[in-house]
Amino acid sequence: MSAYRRTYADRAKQHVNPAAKSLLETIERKQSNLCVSVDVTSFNDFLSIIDAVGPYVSLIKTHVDIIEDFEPSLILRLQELSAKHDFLIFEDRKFADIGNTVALQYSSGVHKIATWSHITNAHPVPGPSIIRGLAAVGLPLGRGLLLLAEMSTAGALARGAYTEDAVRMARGARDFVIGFIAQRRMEGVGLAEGEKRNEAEDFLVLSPGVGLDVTGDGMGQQYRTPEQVVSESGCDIIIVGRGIYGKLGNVDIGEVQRQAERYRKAGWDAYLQRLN
Ligand code: S5P
Repeated sequence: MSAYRRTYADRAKQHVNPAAKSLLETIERKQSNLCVSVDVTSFNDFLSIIDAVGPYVSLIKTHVDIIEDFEPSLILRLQELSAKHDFLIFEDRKFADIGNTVALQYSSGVHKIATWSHITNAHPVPGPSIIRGLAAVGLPLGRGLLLLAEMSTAGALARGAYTEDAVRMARGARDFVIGFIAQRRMEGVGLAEGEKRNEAEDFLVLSPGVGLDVTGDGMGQQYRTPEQVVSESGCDIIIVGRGIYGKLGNVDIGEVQRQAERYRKAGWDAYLQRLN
């Protein structure tokens, strides 16, 4: 059966990659297909937003390289919050280099992403060697990779044949590639004429560009509602950033929590609507 009509709990049983399995189980347990993207530059704002939205999310997405006052203790605090609130961590690193270089960027440097991030992502532009490079580091640690098959921005080049090739690349590495950053479900994409879909394949689709109140940000971002993303386009997880914490200045934690619950409910209702 198409993943589109299956529950997260049912799909969790099918997955062998630990990050994918755990993410699907967490979504079901918390009744949340919401991933909050915490794109803030201060250590304190980062942790206080995560502590506030933690109860409402299954996944927290980070850009750890934008934190101005980064120090390794931030990762320990993030891991404590992940245990306290029961969510997984996704460092949105968007790797895009040759296998050897991405393996070093993933394992080493200041951030040592592979040691703490359950999920990361990569642009498929270098070809399958980028997956091999990242898998050499991430697979032994039980990590999962998402390929950017599409983007949410106006004029994005990731479309058509590029998207189809990205899906074919993922099919060649299903032990490590657990899904896509995309704008729609990818089940039938990249199949040759007459080629049947492998029933064992179940890629997760995580979709950014989600907003309930605005349609853009004046810098190319394009927003759709959770209903459009999950129910109409068949994506599995909504990624929301500024829709939840607004423009930064003084972070109003009560308001951040209200927005997180609002998006959680909208994402979950859209999923229930899709099942029926
Ligand atoms: O196509 C994409 C892929 C990603 S990962 N479009 C995106 O916006 N993203 C990320 O999602 C982006 O880097 C940012 O961290 C988040 C969207 O943030 P928002 O504030 O616009 O919701």
